[in-house]
Amino acid sequence: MLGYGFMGDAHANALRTLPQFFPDAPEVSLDVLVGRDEDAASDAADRLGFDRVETDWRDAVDDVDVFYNLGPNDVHVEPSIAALENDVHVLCEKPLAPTVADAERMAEAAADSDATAAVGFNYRFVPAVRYAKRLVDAGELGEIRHARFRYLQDWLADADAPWSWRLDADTAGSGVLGDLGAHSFDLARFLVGDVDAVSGHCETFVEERVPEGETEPRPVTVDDAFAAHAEFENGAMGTFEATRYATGRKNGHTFEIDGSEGAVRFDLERLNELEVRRGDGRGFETVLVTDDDDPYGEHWWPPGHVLGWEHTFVHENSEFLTAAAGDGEFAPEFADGLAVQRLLDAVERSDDRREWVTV
Ligand code: SOE
Repeated sequence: MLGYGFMGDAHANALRTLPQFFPDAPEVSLDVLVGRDEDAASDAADRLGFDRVETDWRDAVDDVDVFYNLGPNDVHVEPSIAALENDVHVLCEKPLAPTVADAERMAEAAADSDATAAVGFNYRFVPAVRYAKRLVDAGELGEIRHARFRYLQDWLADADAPWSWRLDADTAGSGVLGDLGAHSFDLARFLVGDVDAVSGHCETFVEERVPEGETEPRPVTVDDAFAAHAEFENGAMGTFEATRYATGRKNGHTFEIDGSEGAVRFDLERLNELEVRRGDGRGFETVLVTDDDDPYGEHWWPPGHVLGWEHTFVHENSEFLTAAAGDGEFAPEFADGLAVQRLLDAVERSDDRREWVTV
């Protein structure tokens, strides 16, 4: 496992939780943690219960059955490809890569490998999102006409907030587009379908920031915020917006989908609920998606004993490890990560040209 920051914690927590609540999922042992800084990696390994530490991914990647690539975006590419070439199963964080060309290489390596290649769009594994998917697939919303996605955070609203790798184009590829917009685009593809064309607008509000513990500013070379219109293949209209400057929003990932027969509305900060407008109803009803026959419901507590953000990783890991053990397919896979990367790129191209572009 390659672990960095709180994504490493989220997956390690999920792997510890799995045997109790998903006893049919294959178990994994935490053999090796990779980190460039040996002391930091050793501390993390002790805290999370890994057997050993390596500072170079080459010393670990063909030594394991399953490889979690949770590092910054620029280290998604080569280690994931090397693992897949050795038929090691990979779960790679989103966005899949810094560029479309890199994502294409990764998707090719996945297609050529016998291993499972998963991309970490964990919001597909929220029970209420799965419930929305069931309604869409069953035709309960009718023909989809509108899809509105927003992902709003506030951690850069303060112009003195420190510089980090997420603000550097060489490391991250893009800014809020790849970090938050990628989640929205993935859910849009999951729930509504593929996008044909976009018109995008990107903005960077603060041009330089000082890294923690340093005195010299570094340039911010990525987008701070974006907005886009989208045309779905099925004729639906989409709007997307994401920012790290939404004062008052912490992790406000919302969507609303309107069809000819009904609508759904979701807010990640109330993730146990889905608002549904059905048939000839006059407005939205709030459905608490925690019943035994709701997605993943039978694995957890009795109805109404709600789940949290961390449970998305438990569901994701259960399905990933089951597929890796040869039982079924996993989605979202690298091909989905590439499709999202093309959308991110299309928004940037559209912003550069100030016109609609095909994806
Ligand atoms: C950024 O703040 C972040 O941690 C993203 O990197 C995650 O993908 C998202 O789930 C929550 O916000």
